Amino acid sequence: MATLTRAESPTPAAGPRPKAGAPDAAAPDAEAAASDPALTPDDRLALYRFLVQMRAIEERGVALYKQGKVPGSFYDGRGQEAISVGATFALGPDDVVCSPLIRDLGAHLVRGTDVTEILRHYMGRQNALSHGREGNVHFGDRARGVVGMVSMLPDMMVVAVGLAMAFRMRGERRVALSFFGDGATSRGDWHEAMNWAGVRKEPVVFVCENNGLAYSTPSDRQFVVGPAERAAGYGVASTTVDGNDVEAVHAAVHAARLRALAGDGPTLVEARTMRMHGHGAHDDQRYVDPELLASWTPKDPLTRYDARLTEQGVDTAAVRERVAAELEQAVTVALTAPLPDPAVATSDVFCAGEPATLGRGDAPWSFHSPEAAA
Ligand SMILES: Cc1ncc(C[n+]2csc(CCOP(=O)(O)OP(=O)(O)O)c2C)c(N)n1
Ligand SMILES: [Mg+2]
Repeated sequence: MATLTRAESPTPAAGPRPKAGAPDAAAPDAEAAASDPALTPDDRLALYRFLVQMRAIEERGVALYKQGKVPGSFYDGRGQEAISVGATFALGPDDVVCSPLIRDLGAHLVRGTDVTEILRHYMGRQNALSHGREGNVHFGDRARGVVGMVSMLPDMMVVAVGLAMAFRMRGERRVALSFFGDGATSRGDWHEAMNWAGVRKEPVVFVCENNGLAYSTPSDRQFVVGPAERAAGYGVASTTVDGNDVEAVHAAVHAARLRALAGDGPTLVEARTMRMHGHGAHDDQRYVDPELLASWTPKDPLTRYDARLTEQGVDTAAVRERVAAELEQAVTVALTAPLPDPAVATSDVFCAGEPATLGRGDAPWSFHSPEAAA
């Protein structure tokens, strides 16, 4: 894991401009995986399981989309699973994710959102997450402290800063974590959120998934100075990690969270990665150099973690088999769910009365961290 760059440190010089579509002049080295000493064997098993689950659900989601069972489009995070899984796993029960975006299914899984519900939601069936009003990525789970996203980028970052501000003003020991892509950092709201968080030292963790692409626009057409370097300009600490290494992401977010809880303010964790599928299932990403994609294949976050855990004696095949069987069962159940009643299409669109307090849920995260459970 890279060391934390304190906000007080001198602004680092802008590094070399990344190549088109390559997030990474310094692409993560598949061999040099970080090891987070805070993790127990059970934590590692859980992390692996969440990675496998995310990939399996999304592979099935793409198939269901191609079968015409998922309305709209389907967005997945293939190649980026380690980021949402590793980051969310570092949170405590009272913390809030605001919000998982289109590559962040792992955040929902770590917080414990039910897989059958997710599949019903994908297919627009009756479900508790969206009541069949949305497809694929727009959903949250309030009881588990997961705020559903709106599409406008990066609006949820501003909301996350507001949440963090409320936590600080009420003296609550909680942090807000916000995911966003490299493309989102080119929008005005990003600068406003960064500035406010830096000035007020809000307890917020910003997780930037730098995959070098905003839809088809490569990084060098988006910005000259990278997101982590820009953070210093706002008084926000930053760190850059290998986004394909789940333990490295976990360690960085864990440190950022503790820093926020200590009153030392926000941190931006820039996780370098590669989007291995198109922007959505409708996009064959012919604009991405196949050689670039091929160069990222050996850095696949699942393959790498599988190899590490196998070396530690974990029966990874058993995990994969169990996940596949559970998914099969969930798909079968979800496919029998009815479509929503059109008569209720306009109910619950606006909040009536006071919204329920954002969860403390029952998510299976952070077993290792006694202070997280306190
Ligand atoms: C303000 C705004 N403009 C355009 C879009 C459409 N859009 C959704 S995701 C996306 C790409 C964003 O790129 P990035 O932030 O790097 O995320 P990535 O898809 O790479 O994960 C675009 C253009 C949007 N949702 N909001
Ligand atoms: Mg991107």
